[in-house]
Amino acid sequence: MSSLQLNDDLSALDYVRPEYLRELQLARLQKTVRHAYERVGLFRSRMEALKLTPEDIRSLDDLSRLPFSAKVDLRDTYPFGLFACPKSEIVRLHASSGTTGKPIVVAYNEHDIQVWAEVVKRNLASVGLTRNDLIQVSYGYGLFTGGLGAHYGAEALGATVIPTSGGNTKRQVMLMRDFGTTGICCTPSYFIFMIEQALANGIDLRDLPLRVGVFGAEPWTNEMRQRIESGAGIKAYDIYGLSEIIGPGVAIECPCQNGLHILEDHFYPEIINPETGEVLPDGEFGELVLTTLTKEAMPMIRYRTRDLTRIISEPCACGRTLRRIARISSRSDDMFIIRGVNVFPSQIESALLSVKGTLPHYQIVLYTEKGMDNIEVDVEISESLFSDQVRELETLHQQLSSAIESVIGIRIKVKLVAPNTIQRSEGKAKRVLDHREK
Ligand code: DLL
Repeated sequence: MSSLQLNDDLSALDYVRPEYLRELQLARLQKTVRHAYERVGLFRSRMEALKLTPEDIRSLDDLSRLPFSAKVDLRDTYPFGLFACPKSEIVRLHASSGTTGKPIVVAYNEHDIQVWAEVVKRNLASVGLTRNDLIQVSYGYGLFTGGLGAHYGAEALGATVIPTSGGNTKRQVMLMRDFGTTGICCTPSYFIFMIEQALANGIDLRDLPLRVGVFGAEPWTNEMRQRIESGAGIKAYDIYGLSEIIGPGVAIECPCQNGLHILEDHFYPEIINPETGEVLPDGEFGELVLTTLTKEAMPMIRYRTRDLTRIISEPCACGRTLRRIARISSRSDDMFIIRGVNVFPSQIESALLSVKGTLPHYQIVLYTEKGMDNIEVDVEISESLFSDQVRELETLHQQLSSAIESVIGIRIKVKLVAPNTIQRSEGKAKRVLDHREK
């Protein structure tokens, strides 16, 4: 147990001894595999094809013998094919639209809803929120897991919940000021929009009691964090999760802001080489694969998230013993190849925001030129710079092109655009416009 003082809101499991945790994980894994094998046709047939039974899982290492699952499995069995309990036991459905075709549907029974509230509660406690906080939930409420997930967690913490959902930003800011909101949960891109809307209405968020932001559901960089923290006078923390596994609540940063602690007693992480499926040791970069250890209505075994990161197993200064994942820099399907070079949107974001004078509003446009994929980055710059001398603009343009080149290795087209030209987001931002000829 850590020497840190545990207050009522922190779970002892955040500080559990690794040997005990591994034992707990194995017992839970065995139970989950048996449950999925007995109740879900797809898991059973895949295990049978490999001549495996639940009894073959004798250690955590045996997990790597089990087959992967992926988003396509949820699509192929749409809507209810992966449910592992009778419909009468299911108390909630959520869905995620994804990029193409039909949504994927996820289910919770009463126990799962309790687990979800508990993990999000632990997440919020991890960033210093307590029952004395007023937490505004500005993730969308609805089929998206963000709103209700944060809501139940904040309520379990005993905080005062302000369920504003996304949208109606001017009103959000008014309520934030009038109620004295101290914690906010929303996407980082939406919060950037709130800062801007507040200023347009004469409100500086730095003057309000707001002190903590819990931002996730989309990739964002440390440069974006700096813009948020200085623009609003708060601490901005990264929260990670996905519908297929539970929603928000899978992992969160702690006050050290150096990796996200995975709630390993509920979600077992592996990192694999996305091309070969080989399991990689802690510290190596690859695709995150998650196995639920306590979900009943829809257990997921070795779910390929497509999110790219690495596991950090070194001890964290906060005292939590749960391993961390590095910030999710990108999804494997977000990558594009320009002139033979692999480019991730997050690389462009950090380069753009490292240059003074840019606003945190940008868009990446992909297009086809002479039969080749090409890229243009549009970035807003401040009003004062925009109306400045041509020479100043040229200097900024130069700086931006060089900043991007130093990160991705090639020179690409950068366009400086006036403030308010790029569409604002109230949920997950759409950073990439793909106009390529297919
Ligand atoms: O976005 C759940 C969530 C809600 C997480 C609120 C955090 C806060 P989905 O809509 O199913 O679920 O999208 C999941 O979003 O696989 C990642 O690619 C991405 N994502 C989620 N959190 C982060 C993050 C919710 N902190 C997909 N950093 C995931 C980077 C994230 N990407």
